[in-house]
Amino acid sequence: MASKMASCIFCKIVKGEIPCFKLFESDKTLAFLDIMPLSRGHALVIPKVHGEKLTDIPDDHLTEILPIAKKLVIATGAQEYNILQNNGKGAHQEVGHVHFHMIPKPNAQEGLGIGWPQQ
Ligand code: IU
Repeated sequence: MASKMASCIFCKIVKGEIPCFKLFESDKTLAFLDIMPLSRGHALVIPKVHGEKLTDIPDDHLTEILPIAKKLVIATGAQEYNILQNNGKGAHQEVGHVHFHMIPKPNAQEGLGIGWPQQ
């Protein structure tokens, strides 16, 4: 586990070793803009603790995630959006640190107004 954490790109983002556009941070959770957004506003919400799959993360590190994703949706003003979380290569997981995507639909872009950062 220690070696996986050392090479984990999202652990480096959590530690501030790699920059990100931060949207929210608490002691357990970080939210930031996706570096290759599928639509404007595409954000990731992650537990700070390292775990590859949802089942690797203790419950008390998951409880904030959906409320934060909900706040981000509200901040974008998007009426249509996806919240998704991939587990395993066959399920399209590219980064081996649990993350939840919040993806406003492209036809909801007019909702991304004042206060939402440019990507
Ligand atoms: P996936 O669910 O593991 O397929 O999604 C990984 C996401 O992480 C993907 O949308 C990438 O654009 C995003 N990402 C990022 O935001 N910053 C990074 O440094 C890396 C990937 I590597």
